[in-house]
Amino acid sequence: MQTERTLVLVKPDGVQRGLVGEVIGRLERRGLHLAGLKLMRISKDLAQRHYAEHEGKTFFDGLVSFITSSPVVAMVWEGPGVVGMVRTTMGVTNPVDAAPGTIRGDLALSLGMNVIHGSDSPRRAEEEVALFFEPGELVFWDSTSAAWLA
Ligand code: DAT
Ligand code: MG
Repeated sequence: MQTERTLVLVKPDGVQRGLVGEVIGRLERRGLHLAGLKLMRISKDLAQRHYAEHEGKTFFDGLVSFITSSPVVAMVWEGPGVVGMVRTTMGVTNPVDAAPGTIRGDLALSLGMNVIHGSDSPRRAEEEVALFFEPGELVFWDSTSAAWLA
């Protein structure tokens, strides 16, 4: 399977609840590789572009205001099939329905405050990584040896 990259955000609720290490640890233990990481405050403009697919929906304004309300941790994770693997590790959107063992199923109860974002398709992942990171902020792993490339 081809190596992919995906954008993951620990949302404001996750950062404020001290769940950054928990989320990173789960993805690391899964065997995925961290290719970029930063703590940042999302601007309104970036939030609107990131969530453009939801523009016009009733919850759009609340979503933008929540994601810009306090810092998030933005990450890029890399690995074969990483986009789908992060989605299944996250659990479904509404934590009430998310399976135990998933991040949302174990750590959240609220539909809005559901701890984590992960890109939902390889195409969207490429776009979202480019929205949040400059190419120079990302590193490349050697997929055969699980070590940093020199
Ligand atoms: P996901 O985050 O699982 O990709 P999504 O892209 O459909 O889900 O929605 C983005 C976020 O918006 C989601 O994490 C929580 C919020 N959201 C989705 N549907 C909602 C709804 N019906 N009411 C309130 N917030 C909602
Ligand atoms: Mg989504």
